[in-house]
Amino acid sequence: MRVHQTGTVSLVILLAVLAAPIAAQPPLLSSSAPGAFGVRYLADRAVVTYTVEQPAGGAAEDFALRVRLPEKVRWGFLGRESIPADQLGWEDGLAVVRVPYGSGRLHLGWAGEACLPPEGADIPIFLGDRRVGSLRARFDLEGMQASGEAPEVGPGFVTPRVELAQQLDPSAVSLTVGDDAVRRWRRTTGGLEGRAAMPIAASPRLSLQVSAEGLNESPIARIVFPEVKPATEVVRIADDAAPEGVLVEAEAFTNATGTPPRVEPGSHLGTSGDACVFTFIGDGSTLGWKVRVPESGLWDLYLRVSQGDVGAWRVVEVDGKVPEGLELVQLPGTGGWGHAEGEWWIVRVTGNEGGAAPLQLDAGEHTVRMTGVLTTHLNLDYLLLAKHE
Ligand SMILES: [Ca+2]
Repeated sequence: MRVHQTGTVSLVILLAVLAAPIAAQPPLLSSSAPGAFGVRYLADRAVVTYTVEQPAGGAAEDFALRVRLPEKVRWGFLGRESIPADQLGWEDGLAVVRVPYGSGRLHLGWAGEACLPPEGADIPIFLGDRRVGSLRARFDLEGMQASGEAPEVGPGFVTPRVELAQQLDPSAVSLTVGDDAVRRWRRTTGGLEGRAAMPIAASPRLSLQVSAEGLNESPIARIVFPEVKPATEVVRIADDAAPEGVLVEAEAFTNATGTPPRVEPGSHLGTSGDACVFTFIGDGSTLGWKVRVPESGLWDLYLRVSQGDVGAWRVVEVDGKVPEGLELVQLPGTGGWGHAEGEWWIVRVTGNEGGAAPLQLDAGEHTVRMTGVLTTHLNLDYLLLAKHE
């Protein structure tokens, strides 16, 4: 058998992890026919790709590939077909195998069991103990990627979990829910749990990535949203029923981070102070206000909002802390963005029956901060703090 040296074959070395000095060794790959090749080494195998055209007039249907391995070849696959042991040669540290002309992918293993990544898998999604959907997973030699939607889940506040089908380093697992990725996990019995609850939209998009070599099945048994704490709903108050209180114009914010909100006097219809904040976006952007209450006691937060979509969600902080129930406040769609009559609504955020408790505030200055989540816009005219009745 004639073996071409590297000078006559196009060798593409993607990755070589062999420790021995290259100079003292035969080439990583040689072929009895010229063509294009790639060889890549993982912990248990070399993966060879080739494209070799059959010589014009040549009678042979296959040719020989020689691939350097750190130990004797023990198993092989051509495409998804297992190569019988008697067709795997071993000469001078090289696996020798005859393969058909054309394009192919060869796995040559020296350790572990013969295995290929699966062609695909379904990863169930559970809401509590009820299966609501699944992600379709694809595999490659570095791991698994799965994506899809989590129907019936959210909106609300949730700490996602993944149940493991095999041992995994938690840092190998990344789950993106909507726009937020969970990469830091707490180990639980049989799985991993996000370290903090996160706001999620209705039926959020999920994307799961696992970095692990040599997978032969999904290492994730299921994705579980154990309990979704619903967003706290607000109560609309008739315009003429708004209470007296301490009014802070939204446009008088004292602190802003993220996407800058817009304020243009006269931009919208019938606003207090002839201005409002608009394009306050739910991308993690924040707005903060200072508010001074004249006396200690229970106060309720009201907002005047317009929202031309299905609604908007905000996290509300008071004096740097998120009061119980304000982790995710759901503000309603008001039928428009505040350019027409009836599109501005006054809503009560705290002190509603079954909702967030009134705020216990001492006399003096406080800060209120809102963080936009779930990529929704909100227009805000003012905040109002009124004594809880
Ligand atoms: Ca205003």
